[in-house]
Amino acid sequence: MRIDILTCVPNLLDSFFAHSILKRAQQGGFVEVKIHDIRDYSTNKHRTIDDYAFGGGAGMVLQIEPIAKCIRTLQSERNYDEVIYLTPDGELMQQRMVNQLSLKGNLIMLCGHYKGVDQRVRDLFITKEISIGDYVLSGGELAAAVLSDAIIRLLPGVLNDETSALTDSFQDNLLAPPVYTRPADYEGSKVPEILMSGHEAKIEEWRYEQSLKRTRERRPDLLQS
Ligand code: 6GU
Repeated sequence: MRIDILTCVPNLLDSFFAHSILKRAQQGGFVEVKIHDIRDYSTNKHRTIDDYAFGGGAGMVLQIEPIAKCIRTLQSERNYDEVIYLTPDGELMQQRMVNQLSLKGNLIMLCGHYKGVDQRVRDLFITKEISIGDYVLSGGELAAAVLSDAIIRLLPGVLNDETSALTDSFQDNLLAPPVYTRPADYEGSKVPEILMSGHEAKIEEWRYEQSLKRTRERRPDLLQS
C-alpha cells in the first residue's frame, strides 16, 4: 500500500510516521507513506497557498491551484483508489470503513486547514470525505494520522500476532474483554481464576461474556446495529 498525505504542516506528520509500528511497517515494506508540502506546489514566488474567502468572512481558504497541481502530479505517476479529504463534515470514521480502506492499494489524503479548502477541490478531486469524530481540530493532520494508523495496523504482516487485529474492540461490534498478566495476586487484587484454569473453551466463553457485559454497560449503541 502507498499513502500520500498532502498538508501545509509537513513537520507535524513527519515525526508521527517515524516511530513505533508505523516505522516498522514502512521499513518492512508493508506500506510507503509520503508527506507532501502543499507549499511546494504554490504557483507564485511568495509560496502562498491560501487567500481570503469570496463573499467575506473570517479565515483563509486553501486555494485550488497548488492542491490540484500536487494531486495531478501524483495521479500521473500511479492510479489512486481514493482521494480522501479529512474534514469535520465528512463521513464519520468507523472500523468498517477502515477495514475497507485497508484493502486498497494507493490512497491520497488531503488535510484541511484554516477555514477549509476551496469547494472546487472537493467537487473535482475528492472521492471520499472523512471525519474522525464530532469535535473540531485545528487541522486535518491529526485526523490523517489517526486514519493512517488504523489502516496500516491492519495490513497483513504489520502486527506481530496476525490474529490480534481481529480481536480488537469494534471488529465484531463488541468491546474487548479485560486482560491480565503477572502477578496473579497484586496486594490482594486477584486475576480471575478461570484465566489460570487452562480450560480454553471456558476461557473463550468467559471472554465473550465479559465483552458483552462491557459493551452493554459502556456502548449499548453498538449492540443495536
Ligand atoms: Cl478530519 N478535521 C478537523 N479539522 N477536525 C476534525 C476532523 C477532521 N474530524 C473531526 N474533527
